[in-house]
Amino acid sequence: MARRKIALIGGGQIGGIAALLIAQKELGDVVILDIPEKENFVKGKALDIQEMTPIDDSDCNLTATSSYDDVAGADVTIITAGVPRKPGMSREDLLEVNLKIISDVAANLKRVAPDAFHIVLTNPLDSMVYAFKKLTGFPKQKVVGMAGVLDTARFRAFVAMELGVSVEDVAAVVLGGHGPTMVPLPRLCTVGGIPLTELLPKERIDAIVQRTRDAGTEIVKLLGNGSAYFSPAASAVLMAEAYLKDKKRVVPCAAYLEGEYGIHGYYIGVPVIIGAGGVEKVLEVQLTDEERAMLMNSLEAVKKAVAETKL
Ligand code: A3D
Repeated sequence: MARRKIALIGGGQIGGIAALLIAQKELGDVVILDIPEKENFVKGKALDIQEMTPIDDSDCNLTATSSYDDVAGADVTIITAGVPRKPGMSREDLLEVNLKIISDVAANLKRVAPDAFHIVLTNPLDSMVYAFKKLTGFPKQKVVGMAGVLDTARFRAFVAMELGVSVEDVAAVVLGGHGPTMVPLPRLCTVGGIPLTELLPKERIDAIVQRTRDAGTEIVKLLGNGSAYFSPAASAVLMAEAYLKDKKRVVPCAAYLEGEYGIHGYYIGVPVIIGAGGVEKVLEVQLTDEERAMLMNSLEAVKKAVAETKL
């Protein structure tokens, strides 16, 4: 079988790490697309990783471009084109500038990659993935937002750090929009099959929930210029791999809801199955009244950002 083709739309911090991870996992050939002013910069990144492949024993061709014609025939796109946060900024502060960029990306991908599985990361995530879907008209199964995989990984990492256990044994779900209103669900978190609520007192769990909500901002403050990129790149690559290998992974993602959780016509974080069909199914979890209220509060924040897109 010919190698699959993965297009990274935006070759900045996340795009570069995603290229590295895709090469190491031999998921397919990589094309990095960026704006003309950055073409040489992304060509340099692609070549650097290409020259690493013999060390890793991985067969993968990496190229970089500013022409969408080179993206034609992509199986997957990972869209990070846009501007990241600086200290003191909310994700919503990026809406105006990133909406223009997403509109440009959508118009081009509609032309060259109508059949790909599109994974959007550009912030503010829930409204940018909404805009991408509206502007392209692509089916909801083929347009998904990456947020929940990362938010869940952060929650799992903090639980593992707190208990001194393997991250492998911590399973968790985080729902809602990608921002301070997200809804980690400690009730459903298990550690080697044991409910987290039996292992930690409520105040420690509450502290982990809060740190998860603030995790992106914590990193923005520490980095001083830009936002997290290793963990977001790994999260997007996990989703790409689930699609390319038809793994049927169960992960939270920003999915387009048409009645699930009582939500109509918005993208928001919910558990889904990702396989060869893209977002094959949204899994509905019975929520407590309190959890449901938090999800609806998060939806209000998403709706506000979506309204600003005027789409
Ligand atoms: P950065 O390193 O600035 O890379 C963005 C790249 O996009 C740059 O190389 C730009 O030149 C490029 N770009 C700008 N406009 C265009 C365009 N029209 N077409 C193609 N490429 C373009 O940022 P980053 O990689 O750190 O972050 C990228 C985005 O992801 C930002 O919007 C972040 O806020 C977002 N992000 C999301 C998460 C989530 O969990 C959802 C996490 C971290 C970052």
